Amino acid sequence: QIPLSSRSLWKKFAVKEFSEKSDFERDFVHHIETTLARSMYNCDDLAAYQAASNTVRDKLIVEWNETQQFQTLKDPKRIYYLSLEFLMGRAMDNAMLNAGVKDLVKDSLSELGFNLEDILEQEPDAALGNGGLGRLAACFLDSLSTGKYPSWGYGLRYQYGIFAQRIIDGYQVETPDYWLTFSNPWEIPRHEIQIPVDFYGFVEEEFNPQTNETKKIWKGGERVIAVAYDFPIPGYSTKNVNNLRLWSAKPTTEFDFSKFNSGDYQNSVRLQQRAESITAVLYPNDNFDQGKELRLKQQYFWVAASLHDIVRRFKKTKRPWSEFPLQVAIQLNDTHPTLAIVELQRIFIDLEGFSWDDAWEIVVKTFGYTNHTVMQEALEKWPIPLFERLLPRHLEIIYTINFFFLQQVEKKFQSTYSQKELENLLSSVSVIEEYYPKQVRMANLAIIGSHRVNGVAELHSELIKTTIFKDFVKVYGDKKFTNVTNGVTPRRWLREANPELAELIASKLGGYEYLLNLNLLKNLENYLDDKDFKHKWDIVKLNNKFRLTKLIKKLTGIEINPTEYLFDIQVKRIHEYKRQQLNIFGVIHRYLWIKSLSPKERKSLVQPKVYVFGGKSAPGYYMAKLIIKLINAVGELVNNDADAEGYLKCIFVPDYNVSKAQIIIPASDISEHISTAGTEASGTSNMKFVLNGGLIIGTVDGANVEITREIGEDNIFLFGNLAENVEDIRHAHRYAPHLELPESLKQVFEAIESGKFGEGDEYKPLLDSVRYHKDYYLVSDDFDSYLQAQELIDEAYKDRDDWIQKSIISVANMGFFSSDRCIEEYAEMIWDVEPLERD
Ligand code: OAK
Repeated sequence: QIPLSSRSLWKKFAVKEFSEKSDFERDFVHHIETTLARSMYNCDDLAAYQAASNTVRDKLIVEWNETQQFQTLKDPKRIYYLSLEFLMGRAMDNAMLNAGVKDLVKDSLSELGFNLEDILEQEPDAALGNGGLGRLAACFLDSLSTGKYPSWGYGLRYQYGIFAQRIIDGYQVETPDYWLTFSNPWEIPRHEIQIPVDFYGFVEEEFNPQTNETKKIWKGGERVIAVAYDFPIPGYSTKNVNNLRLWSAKPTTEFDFSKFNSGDYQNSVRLQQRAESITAVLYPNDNFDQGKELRLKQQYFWVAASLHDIVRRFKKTKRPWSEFPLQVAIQLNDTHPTLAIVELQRIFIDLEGFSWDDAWEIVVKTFGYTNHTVMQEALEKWPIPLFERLLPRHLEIIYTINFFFLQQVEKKFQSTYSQKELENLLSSVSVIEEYYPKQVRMANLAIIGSHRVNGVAELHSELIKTTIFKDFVKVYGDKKFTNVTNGVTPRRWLREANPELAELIASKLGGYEYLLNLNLLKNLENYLDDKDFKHKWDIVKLNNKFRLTKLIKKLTGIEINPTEYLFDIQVKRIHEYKRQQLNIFGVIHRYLWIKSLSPKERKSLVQPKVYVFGGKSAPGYYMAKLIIKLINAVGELVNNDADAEGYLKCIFVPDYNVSKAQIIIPASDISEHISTAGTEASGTSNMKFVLNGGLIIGTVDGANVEITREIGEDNIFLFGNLAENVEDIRHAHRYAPHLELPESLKQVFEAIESGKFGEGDEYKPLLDSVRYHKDYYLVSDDFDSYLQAQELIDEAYKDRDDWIQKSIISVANMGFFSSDRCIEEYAEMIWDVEPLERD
């Protein structure tokens, strides 16, 4: 505590945020000369980026401090968003836009001899996520800050984010993404916040003769320290700045002297290095559970540190424990943080001396769980032997949770179910899967330990109730299960990614208010007959296509004249269920068709198209890697074929990431969201593309359904089988003697096998998965319907005026898909929290 007599001095010298160019310029030069120890004679774009970002950061920190102080004083209920992934992308542009200082910084930098756009390119992406789930977490943080919700994100500070993808001879090659090479101005190391986290060891029973009770005590065998790094999260057009706290693993400073004395110094050091490996690298799997010990360690490390922090903050308020769920809402971003449920129960029981029931009541009220996939292979399960070794006390607690839960189920159903039915129900909802080896089912635990479970789009939320979690609906009824359809932040995905469109919209809607209330976009429908507006709309798209072709030229060397082509884009993780194979088979089909035409016919019949692909495959996902190789091989042939020149291009953009998405998405005429119906939980890039004036071709899956409802069926190209029929079709495939392919697909397969795209045999597994291995993803069933939809697109694009009309109507009706709306829904239905306005 600073003595009262000193405080006026503190106030006098309190940091002043820059608000004028001259302030920015002064602070910039200051950072160049002191923070970076450089000078005007020694200042490249990288140094300028660092100085500029430090200057913007300083402004953020002032508001961040004040927000945190204010929240501590008011002590409102807080939301804690636990996510193992935060796919943030770049921070600088976002920070400037949110604080409303971009123009000022741009002008200042120009006066100082730099170009803002070049400087922004210096920033590495914070790529601490795989795809949809991680990017959603990032959008939510933006909306939480913008909506002034007192909230913290908790995650891990991986030293290596998602790998950088290189394409060598058409193949994906992974290279490490060491994003912390230069000091990172957007994080504040909190070296003073050090939380010990234990692993392994054993459980002891301690008898208390006074109470006549025995108590369990976990004696951990290996200790690691969690150090906090804080990332300020600015809101748009508000002084509210929330916090994202990421944990980094460090060894304890306590040295193992027994090893040291026995001369085993090297081993002693090795043990310390082992600690740091916990937060070394993000697991690069999307929608897939690999089940590695280190991953479980990551999960517990993160959850233990975060809960310690949350509980400590609560205890400081001296409120009674019964108020815990009134002050704390914890949201589990998929099952990765499910151990938090067990850890909180452990804290209450073992450390705070609660009764089981009192503790459990608080725990369940505190947690909410969001499910992000129905893919079987993504559902997390941990082998009991591993669990028992790593977290022996937690396993005991899980058994007890399960015991009481199953008892409750038995009681509820024993009078109405037969013995067999009851057994089936119990084994299906049990946290423990009784096969060899026995496993802990994390989703079951997450459901039992949360008061609300939500899916991420209407169709998905219905599906989980009738498939993977149907037996839980029997137990709990369906009130516990709800839906919050995903959304995206319009600040990053419209204003930042597409400044020209954002400005054009602002010019009609009287400013940028719509970025805070996206439903205002609806007013764009007043301009459907405004020729000048529609012309400008068209020009913006063209400019964005130019911007993308520049990027393509830089990354692949391929030159494209955007005025000639319709841009058809599919960018997302490469996965069989997302069906990039369907897309590339379609491209091949088109190529064969073009080849079959005379030059004259081509001219009159063919709509010129560029197909753009981008996305990473998990390093161990053979089939996905083969799809990448095929796309590149098709590009190699098509892009160099004179017959196809001016009609067809096929591009694979390497190393798709958030900052590239910001350039790619605004350039689409059409984007592809073509997962097998029932497999894509929501999708969020579909929303980004439409918000940027692109139309979409898609299956009746995930959020495509709600997008269609909002923008109208006339403005979307839907095709393919419906989710409700998928199981029957699969069943038919399974029992058919052989699968009959449509003629169109046969042609494509023949072309591939003939060696047009390199060694035909190479793609055998891809073709076989369709024709001999039961075509699980229904490529053959949907192919013709897909081709028809593509034809409709070609037809529709000819009437450019109508196309622009569709594009405007679509954008006008995207208000629902703002992540601000999602956060309001979570706040009301799940968290019971209110915004806190800073005075
Ligand atoms: C990743 C790992 C495990 C489980 C799910 C995921 C994941 O990324 N799921 C994706 O989440 C997005 C956000 O909710 C959805 O839009 C995607 O459809 C879904 O695949």
